[in-house]
Amino acid sequence: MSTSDLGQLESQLLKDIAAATDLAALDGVRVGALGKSGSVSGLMAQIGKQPPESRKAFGAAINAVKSAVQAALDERKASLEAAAVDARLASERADVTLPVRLGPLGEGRIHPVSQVFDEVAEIFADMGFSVAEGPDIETDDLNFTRLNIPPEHPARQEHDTFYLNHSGEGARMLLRTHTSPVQIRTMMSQKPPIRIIAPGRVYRCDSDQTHTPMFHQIEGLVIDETTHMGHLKWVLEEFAKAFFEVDDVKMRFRASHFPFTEPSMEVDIDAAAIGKPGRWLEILGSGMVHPNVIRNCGLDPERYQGFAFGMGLDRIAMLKYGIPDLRDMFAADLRWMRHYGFNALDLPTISGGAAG
Ligand code: 2NM
Repeated sequence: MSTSDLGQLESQLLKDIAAATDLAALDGVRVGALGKSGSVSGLMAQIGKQPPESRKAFGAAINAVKSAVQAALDERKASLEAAAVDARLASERADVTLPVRLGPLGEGRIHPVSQVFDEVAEIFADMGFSVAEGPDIETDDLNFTRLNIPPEHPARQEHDTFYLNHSGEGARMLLRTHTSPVQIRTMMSQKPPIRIIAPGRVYRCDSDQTHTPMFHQIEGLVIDETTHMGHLKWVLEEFAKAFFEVDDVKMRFRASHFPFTEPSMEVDIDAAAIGKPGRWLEILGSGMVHPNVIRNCGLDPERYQGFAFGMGLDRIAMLKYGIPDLRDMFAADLRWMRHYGFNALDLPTISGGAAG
């Protein structure tokens, strides 16, 4: 093989190396040239067959080709590898400034009752209240007797109580008709000052357009040594402003009667708070806790006094969010949930306004 043939082989191999567009193609060129039966390796085997006088020059020329090819292979390999890394970086680029993909969180909805509970809890937490809970199944004693509703009191009929089967032995069990037993349990087990709200399901045997046998209540209780009706008015006014997201709310306290409070007041707000001025809306019941209730819980009514209030969560959810029919709240209709439900990440906070 002449020197010019070698030169041709070298330039062909360098061209092939330059033309290789990926690492696999480049390795094909390498094997074809420098592999065991490659074109350059084949020439090496021929060194011994050369006449002695040209053997050295022939060997040197082949080695020069081999070195040039190897150097070109290394260089091309490095540049293809760098290009592969660049391509991967480009294709796997993550824009960390994009908004979070919600996935299932974006599909699901928070029920208006849950949303409104979270809003109310947030508002009262800001005023120093914590959340207390208790069982749905209660004793007659905690649901009625200790609340100053003795066995023959007419309120027991008004409450349309669901009683559980009674064997005659032990305490008579029922589904709680209000969350007040939670307040009773708290007063029986904690020393004042007490500041709690008690949310939860309650049950009354009543069913029509505006009543369901199960509904949700949220009640509140404050007990301390100097608590008075001014505190009650302030707390409820702050609550109404924060909940309805208005700077001012006109409120009306109407004398009422509950066995567990004295005096008792029903509280109305001017419907201007929900954009319908000129009407009063009843939103809750309240009063100063009856001394008998405080005594029934083992506290001294001469030392401790306080106020309590209760409202229907479902009712205030309907008022705030314009939900027309109470029964739809519990129908588990997904189209209704898509319309009236809330986004899971749209959390209510005080700093962002109660609705978040
Ligand atoms: C209401 C209205 C007025 C109330 C009273 C008590 C307790 F346990 F302290 F006596 N808890 N909740 C209360 C008072 C509830 O709901 C309309």
